[in-house]
Amino acid sequence: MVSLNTHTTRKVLQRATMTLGALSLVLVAYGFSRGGFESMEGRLLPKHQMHRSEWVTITAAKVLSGSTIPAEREVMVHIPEEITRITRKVLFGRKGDTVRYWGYCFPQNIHDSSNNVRRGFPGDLFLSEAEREFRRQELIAQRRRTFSVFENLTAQDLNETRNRTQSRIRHQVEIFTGGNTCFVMTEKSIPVGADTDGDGLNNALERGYGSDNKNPDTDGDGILDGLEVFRMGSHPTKRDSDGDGIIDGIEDANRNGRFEPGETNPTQWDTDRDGLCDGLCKVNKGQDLRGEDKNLNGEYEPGSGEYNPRKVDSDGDGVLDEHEVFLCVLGGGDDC
Ligand SMILES: [Ca+2]
Ligand SMILES: [Ca+2]
Ligand SMILES: [Ca+2]
Ligand SMILES: [Ca+2]
Repeated sequence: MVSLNTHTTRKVLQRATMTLGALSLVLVAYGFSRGGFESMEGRLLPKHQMHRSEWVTITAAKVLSGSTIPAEREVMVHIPEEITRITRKVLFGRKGDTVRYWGYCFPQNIHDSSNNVRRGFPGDLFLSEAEREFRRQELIAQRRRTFSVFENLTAQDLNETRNRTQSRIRHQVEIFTGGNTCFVMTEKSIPVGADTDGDGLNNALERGYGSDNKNPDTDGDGILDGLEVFRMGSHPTKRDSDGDGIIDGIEDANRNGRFEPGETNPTQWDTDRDGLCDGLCKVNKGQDLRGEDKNLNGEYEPGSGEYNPRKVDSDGDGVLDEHEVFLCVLGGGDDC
């Protein structure tokens, strides 16, 4: 992180931002004049919407605090100088698997982009996973059509067609760096933001989930915010996501955000589905506490009145745990 303490630093950054803004406009005009930009745009935007809407600019400050890229608009995103390195996936909130978006980043040195300028793009391209898949399917369909119309097409002809198409839309940018300006076009709105605490959840999403963007483990349960949201599906601000009394980071013992053999599931209060809750839960309208791992430490301690939350018949005597509890209650036991 660069500290912005001095007045001078701020002035310099302001000037840099203004210069970049002006440069973006020049580059965009350049992109239009080359024509390639328009044909790319046409692949995603419906005809009637092309050039109808005004450009949207997402400033570096907005990216820092977290913002949203609106759907089907021509959007400029300024990557803040404070970001030394951020992956495309984190920057755009990991929406690329389901949302088609694409764009390109203007190089800080315009001469570096000569290859792409020749192809009609003033920068390095990036395409979401969904967009790449869409284009792959389009290409397959296109090749099928080509086969049926020109049956005498040679394999070489086909390869040339394919290479031409692919070289135009090749995905190039996976890492974004501060100071870059990028054009983005998306079919659905997506979150965009820096990841200040490096937990994999960008600042726009942190705000959405109500988590702390300066604390990688907001609820202090041992599992990083990003892992809770994207991998485990648990709640980044709840230590005990499923309410079974055992905190998430004890259920997911190795804290890798995955429910694995030997662990209990942080998002399922009854992991072995025997009707008894993993830890301790209120039953009988809150009058009694029942469950399996009664001291909530993630371990099954035989002989201590506990049951194994990973097994329906903890002691293997043929009587299921839930029935043992039922018999215990019938017999008037006070710790069932
Ligand atoms: Ca974060
Ligand atoms: Ca956590
Ligand atoms: Ca739990
Ligand atoms: Ca159970």
